[in-house]
Parts: sequence; structure tokens; C-alpha cells
Amino acid sequence: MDSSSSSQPEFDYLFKVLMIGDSGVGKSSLLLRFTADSFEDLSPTIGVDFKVKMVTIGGKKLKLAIWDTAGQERFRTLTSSYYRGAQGIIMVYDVTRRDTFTNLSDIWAKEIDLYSTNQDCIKMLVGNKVDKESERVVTKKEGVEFARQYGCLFLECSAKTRVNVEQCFEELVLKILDTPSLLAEGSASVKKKNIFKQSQPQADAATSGCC
Ligand SMILES: Nc1nc2c(ncn2[C@@H]2O[C@H](COP(=O)(O)OP(=O)(O)OP(=O)(O)O)[C@@H](O)[C@H]2O)c(=O)[nH]1
Ligand SMILES: [Mg+2]
Repeated sequence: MDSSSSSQPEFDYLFKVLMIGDSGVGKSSLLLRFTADSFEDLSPTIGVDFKVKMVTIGGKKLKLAIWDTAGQERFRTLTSSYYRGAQGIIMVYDVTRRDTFTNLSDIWAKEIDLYSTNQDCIKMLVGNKVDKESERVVTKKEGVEFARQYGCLFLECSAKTRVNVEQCFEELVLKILDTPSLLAEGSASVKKKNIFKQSQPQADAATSGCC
């Protein structure tokens, strides 16, 4: 009965997924919906939060370590260090707040360029709060266009009604599973030891240099 001594690996791959975007767009709510299928009025995240979910996608047993960062600017220095080693990044905006969409190019895409260490890292753009259709100010077409320009996957969803929430994570993971360089890193034999102390890919020396 002792599963810990079993030689059968607990999972095939461990993937690190990061959630970024302005404060209040619903990152934590999406994560809560995905991991616990619930929705409640959450307080802004302080620093970084972390949840694990086991899933079977594409016939593989996967352990997803999902890092939920604070959108507030005062945490930006702290959150920047969590991009390292992520195989997937979910960029969230609120379809009812234009500033959260313009900040994707002004802030979040730049943060990815600066801090992501995986060249092949899969990006998913998510427009959240589609349940508030009457308050929508960012069209779906604008989201599609941004995603095309920045080479991201794209979905609109609602953490409140659960529309498309699972799909966001599933589509991201399927694309990671389809990318050999990311798979090699996420393989259970490499990652099993300690999910908090990941073996990092070689950081680009140019980005880690200082003045
Ligand atoms: N109507 C609606 N409200 C939502 C949805 N998702 C989140 N909210 C609400 O938006 C507010 C902010 O949600 P959070 O999940 O805390 O936002 P966050 O992106 O984690 O914010 P930070 O942690 O500060 O970065 C909360 O009051 C949520 O209840 C949604 O899909 N629809
Ligand atoms: Mg949060």
C-alpha cells in the first residue's frame, strides 16, 4: 500500500507554469477555479502564490506547478525571479479594463523578454471576465491580433462562470508536450527530486550581466 516506495513514477513530466498580468485581472481566481473548481472574492496576491495540480493530458501524467504572481507594481522585483525555468506563461488581462490590455505590450511582454530563460517557453494570452459582456471594452479581435503579433496562444474565459478555464491550461500544456526542448527539461527523472529547486537551463549571460 505504500505508494512512496513504488518504482512507478508518480508523473511523467513536471511543468512550471507562471501567471502574470495586472492586479485585479483574475489570475488567482482562474487558478482557484482550475485547481479547486471554486470562485470567491479574493484579496490581491502578496508576492507569489503557488499551487500544484496533477492532470492527465495528451495521455501523459503531469504535475503542474503553477506560480501565481502579484500584479501590483510594488512586487515586480520579487516576481521577476519566478520567470526562470517556466515552460509556460499565462498572460492575463481583463476584457472590461483597457489599461490591463495595453499593459500587456507596455509591461508584461517586456518582462517575459527580460526574465524568461526558456527560449521555447509557450505563452498563452487570456482575456478574463467575459461574463461581464455588457462592460467589455477589449474586443476578441484585438486579443487575437495581439496573440498573433507576440506568438501566443489565445483564449477568452471567465473564472466566475468557468467558461474556458480548463481549456487555458490544457491548450498550454498540449503545446508544451509538443515542444521537445521543453519536454526534456520537464521529464520526471530530472524534476522528481525537488520541484522548488529546479535545475535551471543555462541563463543567457547577456541578461544576467550587470553594470
Ligand atoms: N465578474 C468576474 N469577476 C472576476 C473574474 N475573475 C476574477 N474576478 C474578480 O476580480 C477581482 C480580482 O481577482 P483576483 O483573482 O484577485 O485578481 P489577480 O489578478 O489575482 O490580482 P493580484 O493578485 O492583485 O495580481 C476579484 O474581486 C474577483 O472576484 C471573472 O471571471 N468574472
Ligand atoms: Mg492574485
